[in-house]
Order: sequence, then C-alpha cells, then structure tokens
Amino acid sequence: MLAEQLKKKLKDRTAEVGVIGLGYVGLPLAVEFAKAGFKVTGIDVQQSKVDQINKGISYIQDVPTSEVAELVKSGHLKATTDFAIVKKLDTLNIAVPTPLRKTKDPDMSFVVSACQEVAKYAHPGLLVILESTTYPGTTSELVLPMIEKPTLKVGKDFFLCFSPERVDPGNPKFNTLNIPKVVGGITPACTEVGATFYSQALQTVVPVSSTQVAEMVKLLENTFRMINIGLVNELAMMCDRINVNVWEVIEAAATKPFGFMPFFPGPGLGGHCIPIDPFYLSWKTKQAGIEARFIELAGYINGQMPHFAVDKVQHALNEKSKSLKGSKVHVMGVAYKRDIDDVRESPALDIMHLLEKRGAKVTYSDPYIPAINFEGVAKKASNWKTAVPKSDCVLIVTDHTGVDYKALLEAAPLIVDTRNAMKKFKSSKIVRL
Ligand code: SAJ
Repeated sequence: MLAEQLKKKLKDRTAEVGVIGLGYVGLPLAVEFAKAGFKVTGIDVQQSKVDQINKGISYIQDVPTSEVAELVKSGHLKATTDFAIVKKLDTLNIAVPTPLRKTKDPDMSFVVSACQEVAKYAHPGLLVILESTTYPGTTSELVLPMIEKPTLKVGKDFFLCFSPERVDPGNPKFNTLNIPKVVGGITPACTEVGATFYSQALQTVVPVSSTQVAEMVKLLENTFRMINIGLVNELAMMCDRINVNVWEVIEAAATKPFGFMPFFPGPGLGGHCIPIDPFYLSWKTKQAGIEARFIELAGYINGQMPHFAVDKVQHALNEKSKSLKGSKVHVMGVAYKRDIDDVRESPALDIMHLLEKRGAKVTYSDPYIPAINFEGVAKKASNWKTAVPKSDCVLIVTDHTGVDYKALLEAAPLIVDTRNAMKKFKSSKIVRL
C-alpha cells in the first residue's frame, strides 16, 4: 500500500527528495533529481556548504554553479543543516564519508550519526538509500536496526536500500546521469521502490536481490582496480631489475583486443576510493574467518611505490655523483591523479615526506593545487619555471595534461618520471619508472 503510494509520488514528481551529505556524490545526485523536476532538499552538517548552495553556488568541480543557481531559483533545490526536515521527506539518500581509521578499520561514525538523526524523524512511507561505500552487511546489520521500530517495519512501512556511488570526479564522459545505478533492498518491495526512485532521474538502473549484493558490487569494482594496479606496480619493480621498459610492455600488451585491460604503474595509490574500499572488504571477511590475501598483498605492494620512487631519485642523483641529502628535488604534481584538484591519500605527500626525511630540499608545483597542508604546515606551490632550473632533480608524480613537458625537459637537469609523462621524449636526463 505505502509502496504503491510512494511509487505514484515518484512517478508524478510530487515526492519530496532529500540527500544527506552534499559532497562529490551527494550534490550531483541532488542536482540530477532537481533537474528531473523534484523538489530536493540537501542536508549537510557544514553550514558553509548549505549557505553556498542556497546562494546558488556550486563547490563541486563537476557541478556547474549555473545549474545550482537555476535550480535554487526555481525552488527545486535548497539546503539545510536541520535534519527535522526528514519528517516532510519521502526519500532520503545518505552519501556521507566512510573513511578508514589508521588501523585500516572502517570508520562508520559519519554513517552512524546520520542514521541517528534519520531515526528521530523516520516515518511511514519513507525510502532510505545508503550510498556510502561500505562493508557488505552494513545496511542490514547497522542501518536497519537504527531505523526500524515496532511501528515502522521495513518493506511495509518504510523502505531501505543500498546503492553504490560510482561517481568518478573529473570524468568528462561518465556522470551521475549516465552511469548505470545498482540498487538492492532489504526486501523485494524495497528494491522495487528504490529502482523506481532512481528510474525517475537516471538513465540506467540495475536492481539486485539484496543490500549485501549491492554493497559487494562496489567493493569488487574497486578491489579489481587496486589489485591490478598492484600487479603492474610489481611488474614495474621486476622490469626495473631486468632493465626492461615496463611502459612499452604494457602498451604492447594492450594491443590484445580481448582478455586484457591495461593498468599503469605509478608512485603509489591515492584517492578516497581505491586505496580504501578494498580494506572494507578485507575487514569484513577477516571477521568471517577468511583472509583477503590478494587485497593485503596488493596493499603492501602499492604502499611500497612511494619508497620505490624516492629510491629512483636517490639512484639517479648518485649517477651524477650527488647525494639525495642536500639536493633540491622539485615534485611535479601532487594531486592523486591527473587533471583533478584532490590530494586525498595522494602518494605525493608520502613521497615528499620521504624525500625530506632523507635530507632533500623539496619544492612542488601543481596547476590545480596552489597550496597543501604538508605535515601540519602550509606549503605553497612554486612556479616550476623558476624552481626547476635551480633544482638537482625533478620528480614527476602526477602527469597533469596542461604542463609543457618539452619546456620542462629543457629546464630540468634530471627528471625521474613515475607516470611516463615524458614518453614522447628521448634524453639521458630522463629516468623512467
Ligand atoms: N592509478 C594507477 N594506475 C592505474 C590507475 C590508477 O597508479 O592504472 C592510481 C591513480 O593515479 C590514483 C589511484 O590509482 O592515485 C586511483 O585512481 P583511479 O583512476 O582509480 O581514480 P579514483 O580514485 O578517482 O577512482 C574512481 C573510482 N570511482 C568510484 O569509486 C566511484 C573507480 O571506481 C573508477 O574506476 C575510477 O575513478 C576511474 O575509472 O577513474
């Protein structure tokens, strides 16, 4: 009965949509549903985010401010810090952070505090969908007991699903609208309502049989990447030992038209997904008595890459009879991947720490990142055109496309390239990973 009523409200766009967590996942989702004609309320604990949205300003790279301004003006989008609004909402997506603690245990505190608020105001007819990447079982074991009450039965009075976020920041081709959306519910009725919800605004919906399946889908996707990156990173270390150009090997292997997918070695693994998500899986399976050995091994290998990159710098300087200690090393690019402005978990931070620990004087430049908080101290970017000629070695950590690598080659005394950014150039000044 309530499911039918909610599906009707979804189809005629009278359902009031809510999104908790207005970050790189929540804000694009809120905007897509507002563009589809729903009245959407964003909920965030950060007043600054709420204020910017209500002023029609976007702070997310992939969401144009013009879109936010138009939707706020038309009344389809607003934001608040007050969870009491949940009483008036028909649907609620939770897209809050799920980081790892230093001990590699999941930090569920953001999900728990969001659910504590939701539980206060949850009501019959409400659809709740968790989107934060998490271990399989979270929705059924942690979220459901926080919201369900004797008078609010899941699948009958309210509906609870999990749907993995697949947002790829900066991806010019795939976005919230056109990335297929997997959704699984606690009960079949939940799955059906969840699928109806997403179908109103997104191009492709993929219903699955449970929240655990939906949780596992995301972990497989990102564990697949992390392990394959670990494989090519290990291959890079092997090729280094036997003097084979790993980049040439991978590019030639990539000509295989089936059964192969190229991944590329690098200075380590950054971002808020790939280095983190697989450890949600291994944490859970460990509890179930199964060691996720692939994940642990790939995590170890990927974790070695910053050391490997710094060793390459040390050896390259030694070849010039210079010690790393006392040398000036300029790091090109600190974002965790090319052409974005995010340094979360970036290997550049580990590399700069290691370089300084070994006595090098470190500067950096990054067209997207004018300053970083480096070990509690604000470190400003240098202009590479002035810093590089004065350096003893340049280390390319992030291969942003907007850099003039030809000019860099002319200006640099020595370049260690961990991203094959210099693949077009032949020079004894270039040392490749
Ligand atoms: N990396 C390598 N070698 C590779 C690919 C990546 O060293 O061959 C490094 C990157 O430099 C970066 C880290 O791994 O430091 C992660 O890179 P990523 O390309 O996986 O980018 P992310 O972290 O933005 O991952 C997101 C993920 N999206 C979601 O979780 C929703 C991932 O699932 C996407 O596949 C990925 O974007 C993508 O395809 O770009």
